[in-house]
Amino acid sequence: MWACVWAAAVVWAAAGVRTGEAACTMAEFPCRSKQCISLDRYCDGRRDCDDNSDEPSGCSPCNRTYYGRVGATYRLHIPRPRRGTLPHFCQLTFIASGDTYGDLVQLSIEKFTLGRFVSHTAAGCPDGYMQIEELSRPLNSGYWCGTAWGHNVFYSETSAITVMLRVFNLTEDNANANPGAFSPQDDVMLGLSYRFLRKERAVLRYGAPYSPTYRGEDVPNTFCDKEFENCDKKNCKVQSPNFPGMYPRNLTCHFHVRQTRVPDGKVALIRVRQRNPHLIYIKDRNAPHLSRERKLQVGTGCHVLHDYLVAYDGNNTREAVLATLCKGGAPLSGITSSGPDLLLVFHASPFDFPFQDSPRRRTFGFELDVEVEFVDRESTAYIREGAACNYTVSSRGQRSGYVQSPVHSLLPNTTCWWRLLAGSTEVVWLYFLHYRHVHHPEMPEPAHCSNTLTITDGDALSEQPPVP
Ligand SMILES: [Ca+2]
Repeated sequence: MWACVWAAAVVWAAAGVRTGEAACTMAEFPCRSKQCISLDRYCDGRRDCDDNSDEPSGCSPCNRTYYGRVGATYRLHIPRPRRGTLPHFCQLTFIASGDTYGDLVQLSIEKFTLGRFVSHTAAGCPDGYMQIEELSRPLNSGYWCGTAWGHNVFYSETSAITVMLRVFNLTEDNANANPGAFSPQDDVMLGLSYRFLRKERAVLRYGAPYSPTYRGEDVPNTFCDKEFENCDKKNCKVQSPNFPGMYPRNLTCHFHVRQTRVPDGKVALIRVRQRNPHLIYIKDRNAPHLSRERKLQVGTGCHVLHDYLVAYDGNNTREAVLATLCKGGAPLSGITSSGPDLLLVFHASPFDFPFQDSPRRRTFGFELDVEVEFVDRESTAYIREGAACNYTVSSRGQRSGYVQSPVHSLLPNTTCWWRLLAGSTEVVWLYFLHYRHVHHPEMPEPAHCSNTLTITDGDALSEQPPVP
């Protein structure tokens, strides 16, 4: 688990000063007095080296590179720039350099107040912003500004990240513009703790050693597109970027799930679901603590200018939209394609303020389980591509059989017809082997109880053909 080595961390941090003959490690700053102190103690306002060489006048924790040991927690406080020093630029690089220096970087934002946040879409951070860039990933220009609330954790996908802070204007803290802003005398712009993690301990992302998670193949030259193939044989999970931490801003990620191996006579359908309500949290424009609305929203409940996930019934965005999801904190009972392709597209707005609704929340973004269901090619369990949901069974062909409703997601206002045609001297008998009305708690009222089954004695179709 991400948090289970927490206790060990504090012990090291308390012992951050070392005196010895050996050279300092890469995680340490060498004092002129031959002591070694952890890098976060450089320019933190406290004297750690006996000769005070860790606090030279005019020093800054900015524009430095930080290394550390697995199991330790380090802290940085970046002060607010002074007037007359604008525009201000501060860059912090964190490198997990393998082995005892870890594979991944964890950043916990403890304090953040940087200008005003005015919009999710355009010019949302007029006074300045924070960006987080990762080594070997394409530049992604999402921005955070305003004031942080709650518990914000970022887990790197790669071994190195750079936090960039840019300040153009110094605004006086205004209680209305920035509710909860730290008091003006608090001159910390960014307070964070950082840790270096071993990849094998990151089980929420990569799965347990006995059941590793398959996170898809990266699509080259994209920030976060993934391809998943043949998930019937793999433990496929569709995860938001940087899961289980906060995801970057300004994203459009395509997750394409495809089944190419299909048994003879079968058709593959792709399903994504999540039974654990804690593993879906797509940030909404509304601060959830204000609205107290934490359930998963579907369709019209999502605002397309903000963060949301869309499921398409096929391999491109011209296909029918099966569902649009946002918010979270509720299980997702299942979205199923009508064929072997399902495309999920995740959007995150370019501007945001670091906000999470609950200090107890430990995961951000989403993780969806992928399942593959095989149905008989000749059955009525799916709608043929390009066809309507109409089926005809005649007693001239087969005198008995079964009909089945489609097992995939149906678009709203879909009507399926099954015409059971017997000869003029025959009657039709129906037995219900299985009847289940699936409850979709995430669907808005009244959709989750508006599905009906009507049985008509006579050929309703010949009298009143359905509208195609
Ligand atoms: Ca110091």
